[in-house]
Amino acid sequence: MTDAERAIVHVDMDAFYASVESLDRPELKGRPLIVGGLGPRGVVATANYEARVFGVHSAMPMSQARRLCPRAEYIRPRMSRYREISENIFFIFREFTPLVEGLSLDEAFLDVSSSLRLFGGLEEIGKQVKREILLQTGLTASVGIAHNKFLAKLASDAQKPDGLVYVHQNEVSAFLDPMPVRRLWGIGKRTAPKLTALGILTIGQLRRCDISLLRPVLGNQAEHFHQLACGEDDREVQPRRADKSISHEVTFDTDLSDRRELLAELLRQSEKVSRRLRARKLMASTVVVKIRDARFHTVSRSRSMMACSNNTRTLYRMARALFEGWRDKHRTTPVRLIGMGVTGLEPETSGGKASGDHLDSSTEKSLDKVLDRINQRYGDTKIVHGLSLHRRKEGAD
Ligand code: TTP
Ligand code: MG
Repeated sequence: MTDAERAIVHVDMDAFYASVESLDRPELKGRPLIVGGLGPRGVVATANYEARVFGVHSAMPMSQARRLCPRAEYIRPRMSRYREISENIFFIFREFTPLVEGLSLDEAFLDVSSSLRLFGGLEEIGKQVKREILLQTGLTASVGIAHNKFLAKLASDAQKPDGLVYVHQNEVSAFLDPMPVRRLWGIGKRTAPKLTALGILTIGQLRRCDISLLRPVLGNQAEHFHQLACGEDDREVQPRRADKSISHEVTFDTDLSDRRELLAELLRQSEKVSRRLRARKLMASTVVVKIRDARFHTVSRSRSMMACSNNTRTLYRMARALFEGWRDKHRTTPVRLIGMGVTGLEPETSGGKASGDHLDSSTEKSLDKVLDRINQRYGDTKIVHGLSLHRRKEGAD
């Protein structure tokens, strides 16, 4: 596929760590928040927009931030919480396309070239991604849309926070030309002054400049930067690992409200998911449950576990808790689709969080093994955990 045919969406959460903090502590809403190391050598990880007004920004020494904005609330980062929300967001991205390239916890490229018709067009996808993120996490994201990665990334940054910018093909130079050359990836503190010396301050000036004049400063990169200045970039979106998640879901023929039946379905899915994990010698750190109601409103809830696991009951218990959390507020809502999945996959043998032993009792693990062996011999799901018999088979997944 050529550069001009691609449809790329770049999503970047707004003041990510700080927004999560005010989400979890609503009493902080509207106040300047600064998240970062609180020790003597601490630096700012991020500041919310209320604190940025005072000049506080990422990577600034905390002592300087305290001078600029003494009234702010200072918060130590809670990485596992940010990771949890990040997994939720990436789950949403993959609802739109499998081609998701994560750049950090709060940022990703989506190649949606093949999803346009399904979701009603490019701008519509951008809006839906934002809407889903807000609905499911309570956080805002900024979205950039263009036909390549470079432009999409600049576009998501152009109207932060809560922005949506679509750079159409015929708007590229109007969009890029006024920007300072520093916005080109790879032009940093050292190169920018050399360009300034040539009288090149903006991307437009660089674009109009003859390449032979750029060579003494940019060397063999001159052509590359000239192309970027023209808004050309043919790098593909590269999903990092094929299977970062495993999931099953089912759409019921008729909507279901019976709690026991829904739980039975969740258990059946937990069995399938955990069996696939065990077959691939993987464990998961996070469980996700997805529910779509009769009015087509979809939510996904996720939670990270204390330790990784691939044990059926452990994953099911987590899924059940997530489901019950939803059901508490939706007692009579009929369910159209239910699904469960896992993310945060790690090899069974690795260290880190992969020490599910204190969660998964040895009896449960041996039971899993026995069931796996029987099912392997006799094909798919001949023997299952008892409760899932409450609902045997409706729809395939
Ligand atoms: P960014 O997306 O760069 O920043 P942000 O989400 O806080 O704000 P915005 O996108 O609205 O401009 O980074 C995402 C998170 O990564 C950020 O919340 C905190 C962390 N981070 C650091 O820990 N150190 C850094 O220097 C930067 C830039 C980010
Ligand atoms: Mg961000």
